[in-house]
Amino acid sequence: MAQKITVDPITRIEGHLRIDAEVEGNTIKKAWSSGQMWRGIEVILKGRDPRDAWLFTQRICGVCTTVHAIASVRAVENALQMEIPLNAQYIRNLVLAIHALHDHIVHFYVLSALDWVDVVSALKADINETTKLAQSLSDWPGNSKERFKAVKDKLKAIVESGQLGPFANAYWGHPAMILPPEVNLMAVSHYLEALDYQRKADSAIAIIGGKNPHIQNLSVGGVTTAINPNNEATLNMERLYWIKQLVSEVRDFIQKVYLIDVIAVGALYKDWLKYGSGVKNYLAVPDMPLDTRGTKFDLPGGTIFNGDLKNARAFKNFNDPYFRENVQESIAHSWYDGSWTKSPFEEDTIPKYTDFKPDGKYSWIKAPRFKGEPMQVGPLAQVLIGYALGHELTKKYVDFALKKISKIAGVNVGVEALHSTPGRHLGRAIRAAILSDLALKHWELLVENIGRGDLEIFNPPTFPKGQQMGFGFHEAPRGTLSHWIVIEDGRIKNYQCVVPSTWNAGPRDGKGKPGPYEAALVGNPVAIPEKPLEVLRTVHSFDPCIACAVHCLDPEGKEFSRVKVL
Ligand code: NFE
Ligand code: MG
Repeated sequence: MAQKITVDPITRIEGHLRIDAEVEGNTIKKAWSSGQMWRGIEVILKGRDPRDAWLFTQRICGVCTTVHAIASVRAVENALQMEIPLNAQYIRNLVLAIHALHDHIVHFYVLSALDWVDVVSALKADINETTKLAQSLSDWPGNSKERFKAVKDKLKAIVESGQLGPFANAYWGHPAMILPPEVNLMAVSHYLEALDYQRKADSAIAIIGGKNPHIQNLSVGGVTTAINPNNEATLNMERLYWIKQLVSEVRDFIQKVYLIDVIAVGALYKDWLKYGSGVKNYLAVPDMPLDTRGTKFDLPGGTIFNGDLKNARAFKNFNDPYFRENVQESIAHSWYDGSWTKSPFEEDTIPKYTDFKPDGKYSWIKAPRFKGEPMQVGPLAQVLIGYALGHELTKKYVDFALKKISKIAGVNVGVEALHSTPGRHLGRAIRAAILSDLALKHWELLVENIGRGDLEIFNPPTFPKGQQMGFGFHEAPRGTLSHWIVIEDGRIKNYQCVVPSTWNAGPRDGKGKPGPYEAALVGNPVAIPEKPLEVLRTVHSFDPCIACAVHCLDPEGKEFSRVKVL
């Protein structure tokens, strides 16, 4: 007999997400993803000055703080067909790359590792064995006997005190947890180190952006980061080298610890490589522009349909009609007035709540579609598209990861294994490795350009009478983000954000096609319906952000997770 599980809210994410699953014979047969709160930033923007929009939209989220700022200025610049000085592109690129490094580290260790790593089991680890294992995987200096012993002692003290702190709520001892104690101890040690390295990335953003979270250095037309190598108050050589130092340390952590941990966990959980693929249409946009108009990029973007890597298609520039003409959103199952599917330029956002109706409306999140199809977005999408399009850095790290996984797992793991729940973690770690190299590359590009005597950072926008429409995209940590603006006589007439977590966490569309979370849960095992660890594994692998998805705010912030099994 089918059982219905409701997990509300899902924890270790941003925002309020409810997941319902129908389970039969310990397997998920159907699932529903529901965003539970709404704020309406898109509505607040109407009538305002387009130059202010980035400051409002950036407040959509406290996690991906930079991304709505960048997408917003790009949307206005696209509407006005503006060119951006090279320094401004490089500075934005540095910010977005370093922000993603921080975000990916936090996601793996803080928001999802404990779905796979049993912290309590680490207490049983043999220190010598842990050291041997960790050193066989990586030459990271933190993989020392002294450190592992210190971490084990610390963990023991935490557990004995009865105050588990960040480790208080998880399914310790769950039968789906299968890592040996030594791997668990190594992962706990890296979890604690990750806290330091994400902070280093954040510090670098604060130096460039003036403040973090929520950078202050953007402007429609460029950046406000004044550059003068000989001035103490501006971006000068001292600050640039400080940033380089921080980013280099973060790169080492990502390449020697994070990527390796994800490979090891993926290999040891190789049975999971068959779960969680769901929607195998992928969407990513190119980013890290190398020129003033956004026609050449260091990060690849495009589409893949039905997992067919051979026919991947690239987006060519910031103005590509292949993107502009194919994005739509459906509200057939969302709590808004109507049941249309429309281009973001034509949408409205009129809330109409009906309670949770599994066959009717059941979420505040809209359902974005590309050419009418649901698309999975996120690091995995970008990595698969880059791989399919022959992007060299992507190929280098994908091949490295698959080779190492195959060696540890003792079976041949190919690229098709990435269509899975662990594959999303691998995609994210691979993307982080790529971005850590690219951050340093764009640092060099910036310093070289300044060295040529170019100190330009801003081209002033002018707003003609009449109507202009524009879209700006950005490949954010959770995937493809786009902002869509209609300007009339210098004011915002319509503004829509189509956000990564909207693509992934959205509900069914008018044709009844489930969104990526819903599709990825189908077929997942559930060993104990009262403790649905497996649901968390697959949902967390997408890195949900519901504030982004429905541009919402949680006024209570304190409810504990509730699992209902009916
Ligand atoms: Ni709030 Fe964000 C956006 C999403 S990107 S986290 O846009 O989804 O990582
Ligand atoms: Mg929206």
